[in-house]
Amino acid sequence: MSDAAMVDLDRGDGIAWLRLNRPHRLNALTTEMRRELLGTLEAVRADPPHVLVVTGNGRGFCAGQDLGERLGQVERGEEIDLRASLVDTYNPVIRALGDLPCVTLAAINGVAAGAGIGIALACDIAIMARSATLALAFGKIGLAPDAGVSWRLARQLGEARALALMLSSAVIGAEQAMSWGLASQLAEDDMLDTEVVALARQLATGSIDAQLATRRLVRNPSAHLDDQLVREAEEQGALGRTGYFQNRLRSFSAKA
Ligand code: T3D
Repeated sequence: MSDAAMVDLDRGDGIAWLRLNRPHRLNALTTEMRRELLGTLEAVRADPPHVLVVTGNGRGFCAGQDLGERLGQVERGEEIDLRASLVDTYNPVIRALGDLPCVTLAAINGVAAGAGIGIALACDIAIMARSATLALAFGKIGLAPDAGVSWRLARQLGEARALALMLSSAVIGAEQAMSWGLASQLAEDDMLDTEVVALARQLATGSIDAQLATRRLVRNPSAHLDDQLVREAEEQGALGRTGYFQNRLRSFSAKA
């Protein structure tokens, strides 16, 4: 398989699909694939669609780090430097996803394990297929959560529940993920793409400026309400000057 085939990007009508493409390994990430993913995210940043859908080809979303790559290193007697792996590629992927100038939508088509969960949760919105799962696989191989998973789960689920799940390497089903707010929509397996397209089209009619301002306010909230009120006022001040807002006011009054 050529390097270029490990991450696909299809564009059209303001919506781009980024597909992780190592289906025979449930889209587990090798170092080369993470570099390719970073390059693809840079290309998206340079020429952003309105909505980026992130999904996996085949029956998995992303099984996290490719364990075969690490085993190969162990068997060759090479030094394993997981810190460097995270600093050099995983962390930049998570940061890049969270900072793209487009709305990001994870279409979790199958299992997301380890850092695959980090990729899914780095997106603005997650839609899960009914049979998809989030496998907190880190502990099973003697690792702690990375790719932002410890931070996101503790923030979303509370420290006690998140810790219990991570310590027991739990597998979270789609319905449970929905009820805990890790995913915002559940789709029957054969309806996932249809529902993703419907949501992406709806999002693409919105104001990208307002959507990105909303992400900034929600993803990086101020510690104190007073500071957040100031930031909301600043964001709203800028949005009030956009053509999108002013055109919407005109259409609203034309209908009245
Ligand atoms: O290393 C660093 O840089 C540090 C960063 C670490 C971040 C991490 O992500 S750590 C966590 C790594 N991921 C895992 O530990 C998950 C390992 N995989 C699994 O536990 C299971 O495969 C799944 C729960 C994901 C799915 O189970 P199942 O039964 O649906 O599928 P399967 O039969 O286990 O897997 C299908 C194939 O994919 C299989 O290959 P085969 O037998 O058909 O040739 C399996 O070996 C392969 N596969 C699945 N996950 C990985 C993988 N190959 C390499 N790496 C994987 N992570």
